[in-house]
Amino acid sequence: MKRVITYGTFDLLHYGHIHLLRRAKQLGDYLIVGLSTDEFNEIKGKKAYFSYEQRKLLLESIKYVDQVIPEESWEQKVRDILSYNVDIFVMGDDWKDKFDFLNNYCEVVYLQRTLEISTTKIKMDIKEYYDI
Ligand code: C2G
Repeated sequence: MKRVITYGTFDLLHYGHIHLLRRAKQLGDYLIVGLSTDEFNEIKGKKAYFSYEQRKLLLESIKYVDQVIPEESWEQKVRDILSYNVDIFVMGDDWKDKFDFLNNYCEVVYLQRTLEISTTKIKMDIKEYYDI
């Protein structure tokens, strides 16, 4: 039973997120998502459109996702990896090298981001399309 974990805000859920979650799940048998809380997003300098509860509902509806836990700090990853017996830590490669220190606790895998889509692009395109 290989357990995989990944983290993120997953705001305005889109196919880039789904590709990431599908590939992360394919690396093991059980996928945990550390979902950034609204408070942690403030620390990250992000303001999500959907609240934590709304983003959690969306993620829990995805067949690749087995469990959603709150991500409240940068420091919790080691504790999560140990307490959830995680074998593989996965992030999109925009984070390449940033989490290599976790190699002491589990396998670290960076997956290629899905190009041409992002929450920021969605917001910009909608603004332009509706001329708002
Ligand atoms: N992602 C992707 N392709 C995209 C957009 C996002 O593969 N077009 C991936 C990101 O690389 C990340 C995950 O989807 O692995 C979630 O993306 P974000 O919500 O933007 O994550 P971020 O805000 O970078 O939070 O502690 C880690 C942070 O919480 C990561």
